[in-house]
Amino acid sequence: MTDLVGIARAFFEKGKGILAADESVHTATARLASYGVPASAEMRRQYRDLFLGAPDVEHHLSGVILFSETLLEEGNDKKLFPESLISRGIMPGVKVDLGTEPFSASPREFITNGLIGLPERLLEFKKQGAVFTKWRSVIRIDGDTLPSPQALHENAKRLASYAKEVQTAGMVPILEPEVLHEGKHSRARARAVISETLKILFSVLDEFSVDRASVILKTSMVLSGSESGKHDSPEEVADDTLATLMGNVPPQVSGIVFLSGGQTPDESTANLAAIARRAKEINAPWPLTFSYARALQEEALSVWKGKEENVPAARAAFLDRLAKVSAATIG
Ligand code: 5MM
Repeated sequence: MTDLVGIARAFFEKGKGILAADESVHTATARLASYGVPASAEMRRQYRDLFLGAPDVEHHLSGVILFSETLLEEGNDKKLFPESLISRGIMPGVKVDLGTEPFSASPREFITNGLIGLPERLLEFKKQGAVFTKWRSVIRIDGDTLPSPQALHENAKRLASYAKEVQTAGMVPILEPEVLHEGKHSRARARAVISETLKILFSVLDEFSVDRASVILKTSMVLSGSESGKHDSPEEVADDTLATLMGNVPPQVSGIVFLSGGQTPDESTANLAAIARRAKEINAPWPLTFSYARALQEEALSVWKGKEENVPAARAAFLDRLAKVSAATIG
């Protein structure tokens, strides 16, 4: 039987974390367009190769979350991406949700799809080399009105159902209930919403008999809304984030990874370092690390601009940020 707890724990080797490279076609197209790169399947493959083919990433990465099409593609080294990652000791995983749509009971909120046919897709992904998976829910804050309890419960049920299927298929599930940074809310409001989201999630996971010891939680940090006009200090972020996690995440969970959520690369690095320091001070029961997409990619993409001659400089920018984020996990 697969040692899921062992796999889950292996993501948290000292100084290592996860690169989220699982942008769907829609998101990847928009991301590339914002850097002036035209959209095509080949440009998306080159975009993946920019990061996955960078030398020495194995010093800082324990895993990479891929989009399904990347599992079947080759890097410039002519190796399938999952095979190339595994040969460098990096675990390949895959995003298995099929994205969000407006929630019928509350149309200004989102619900994540992808449970239909999931067991069959998981078998395929496993054959293609994935050892772990990810599912993302999106929780929107709007004043005191959103999120609605219905959206929190429905998203939690789908995350739990996903996690159960993934464990049954012999893979590790990452659960990402992303509470959006976008909005005018205060940090106190973000803390209350993330607490409620996690409380509901872990209670529903128990109802679905999900094994807590082989799940990884991917969470937002507790931050004031991006349009609140307030800039939190790393210490404020760390205190509120740890207090929220300590109050709502069972100690058996194998580990917690953070998304960057639209913070700048420097903010996401400084906040992670403060969180790691605080976790050490209070002897937090789970290991913590990063699972960033935008904060790890942004600087490299602005150098690359889709041009082959810029690849070495873009990879150097990526490695520089990766080394900083990796050092931040040590506190
Ligand atoms: C990379 O973006 C991931 C997939 O997004 P779409 O479904 O919109 O294509 C996303 O799940 C990502 O893993 C997390 O949101 C974390 O990314 P950031 O940029 O917040 O670190």
